[in-house]
Amino acid sequence: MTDSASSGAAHTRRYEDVLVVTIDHPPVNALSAAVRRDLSAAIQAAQTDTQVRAILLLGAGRNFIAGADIREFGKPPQQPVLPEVCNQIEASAKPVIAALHGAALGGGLEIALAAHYRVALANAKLGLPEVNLGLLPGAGGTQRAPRLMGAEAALDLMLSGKHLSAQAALKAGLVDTLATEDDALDAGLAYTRQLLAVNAGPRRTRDATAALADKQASLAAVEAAAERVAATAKGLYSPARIVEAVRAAIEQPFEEGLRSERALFLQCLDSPQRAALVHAFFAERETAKIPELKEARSRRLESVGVIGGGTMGAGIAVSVLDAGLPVVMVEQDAAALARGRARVEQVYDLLVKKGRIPADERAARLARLTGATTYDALGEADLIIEAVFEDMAVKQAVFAQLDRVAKPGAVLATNTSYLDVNQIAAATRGPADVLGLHFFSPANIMKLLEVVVGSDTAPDTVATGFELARRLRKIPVRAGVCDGFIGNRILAVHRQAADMMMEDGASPYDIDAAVRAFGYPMGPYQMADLAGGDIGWATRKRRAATRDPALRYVQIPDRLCERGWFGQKTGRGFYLYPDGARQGTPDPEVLAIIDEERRRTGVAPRAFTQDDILRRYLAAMINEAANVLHQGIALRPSDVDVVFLSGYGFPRHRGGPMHYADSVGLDHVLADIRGYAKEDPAFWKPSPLLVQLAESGRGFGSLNAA
Ligand code: 3H9
Repeated sequence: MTDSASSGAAHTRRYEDVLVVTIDHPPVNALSAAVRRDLSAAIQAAQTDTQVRAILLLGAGRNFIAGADIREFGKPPQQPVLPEVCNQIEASAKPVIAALHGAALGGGLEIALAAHYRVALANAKLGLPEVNLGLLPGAGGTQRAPRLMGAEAALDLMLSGKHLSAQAALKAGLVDTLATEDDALDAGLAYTRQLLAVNAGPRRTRDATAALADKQASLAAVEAAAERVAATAKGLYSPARIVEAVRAAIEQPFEEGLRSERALFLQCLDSPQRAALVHAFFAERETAKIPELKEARSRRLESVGVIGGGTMGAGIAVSVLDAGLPVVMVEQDAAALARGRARVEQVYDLLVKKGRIPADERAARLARLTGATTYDALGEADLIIEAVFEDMAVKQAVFAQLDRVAKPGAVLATNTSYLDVNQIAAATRGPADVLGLHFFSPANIMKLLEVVVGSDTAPDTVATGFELARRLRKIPVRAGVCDGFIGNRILAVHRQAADMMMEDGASPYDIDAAVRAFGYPMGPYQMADLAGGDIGWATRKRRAATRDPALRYVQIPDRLCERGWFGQKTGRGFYLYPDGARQGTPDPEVLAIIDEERRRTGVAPRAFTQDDILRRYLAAMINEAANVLHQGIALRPSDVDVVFLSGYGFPRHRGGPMHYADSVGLDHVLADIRGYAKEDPAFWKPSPLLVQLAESGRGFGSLNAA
């Protein structure tokens, strides 16, 4: 090592004849304008420095480079742009080596592909995940990756957005060698010295020909990808453009291919889908920024108790076991406990069958599960999650028992999806220890976890809920206490809007089709059939006594439930499921029941276009979300977006209901609601927050920034 120079976001240091350029821009070395400037200057200076024979690129901290700086998208571009920096690296007259560790993603991998040689550490993960942000790799990635790994593998990498391990990247031809060292500097210097020892010069990816030598096979891969995209990526903007960019890599000379890529990239960059997907990326990272975490840390969290071995309880147990924590499951009697354990085993059997986990891993996870039929077994648990029948008296009885057996400081959680967490906490002597942890079904798969904070919940109890989410790799969203918290409360309202449209003339099949056309995987009535109509029916009965008599109540769903038509599990609901079919077919008898209800209530059916349906459905959702925000049930609009994106199937490329509302314009949404209010002022009451924002020309996004 000789001299040392520092220039901010990327600093250089010479180790004899190797210039080490370290990108040092926490937290993830994203390629901000400052990084690009420093990097470009270092490469340029090295060209004329006679003491430098090779250039080694490294990332400081835990990653090589996580990609372009996502926060710069949508702002005026600053020079030098990333494609130019990549071209400059590739053009270097002295060999450039990239040593990859941690994330080498997006623009980070593109820098590495523009380098002449690549060494990866065992912990490196490589990928071109731009598609998840509505983009394509726009710094030469679509042209260079196919030249190294072939068109088919490159398309798979870019269309899936998946990460490759170092081993897989070596096999795919993306890196040249794997390091045995666990330090990027050591690994990079060792590899550079080997290269210099054999006088290895620049080796440019643009000139690599082997992987695309069979032009016909490469074009066939492009056609196959184009078909796949047309069939599966419906409504998405960037996947088809990724395919076109790879076609250009095959059909056009390198420089022209780069120009095609740039044009396609800029189209994606300008698209509303890019804005929505970037919003979703940051929104998911914002949810963990809550006031409680400023003042408190998680309590001890080494063991978990789960009360109830039903679908939810078993799913929660799997989720906790997957995270490496031991679980004690408590059920009423031995038979119920055996059923609960069998549910957990079934999940793991399926995972083994699908090859997702090896058999010994199944055994290891199940070995962490113990069962009991008395609450005393929960005495050592740090966190106990109740997942019993959704009934206040039942839940209160459980919490009274927990109050007796739980050790001091244990966190007591209810998995209720609607009930008042404060009332449940009142059954204990320590409401500070109680919170809601609302998992979504299937609990071991769904990413969302509503962390419900009661009026007496202690900050470290809340912090423990967030810590559990982190360990379970879930996305926690803080919610206040109200009927249904954030998600189910809003859902109840837009589902009511759908029911009213159904009585007024739209069929459930029309409504589902409109909601699917918007981008949801299924409509509200398919969803109801999947969840089981009895659950919503129980909630409606519970609410009957307190229902506002001024509000219209559509009885069609009750008519189906009275017949025992609870959806898929009973073979019929809004749809028919003959012979256990999972895909429902429209049911003429349901349409007849709807007609009958219209006659009974004196409604003359009218026509609804797909646009009418969507506008009402979304306006109801947005308006109630504004109420939820106004009342402080959700901390910020982007939290509501995350709830709907990760818990309710809201199409990610639309960014969530709040982001979508802003993109439509709140004045338009408010005008719609005021129009609907002329028919039904009791239901369509504009939220005060919506009025305030719309009338001051602001959007929900202005509250995120605050
Ligand atoms: C691209 O490269 C386009 C090019 O092809 C073409 C250009 C012309 N920029 O996730 P974490 C922040 S598109 C800015 O919690 P982890 C993040 O917001 C990009 N900021 O950590 C968070 O901030 P905060 C392609 C970024 O350890 C903090 O870093 N690349 C960026 O769980 C920590 O993040 C990608 O799509 C960024 N690129 O996971 C990769 N990345 O603390 C996106 C992160 O204020 N990133 N931040 O909340 C990731 O997948 C994960 O962040 C990563 C680390 C795996 C790297």
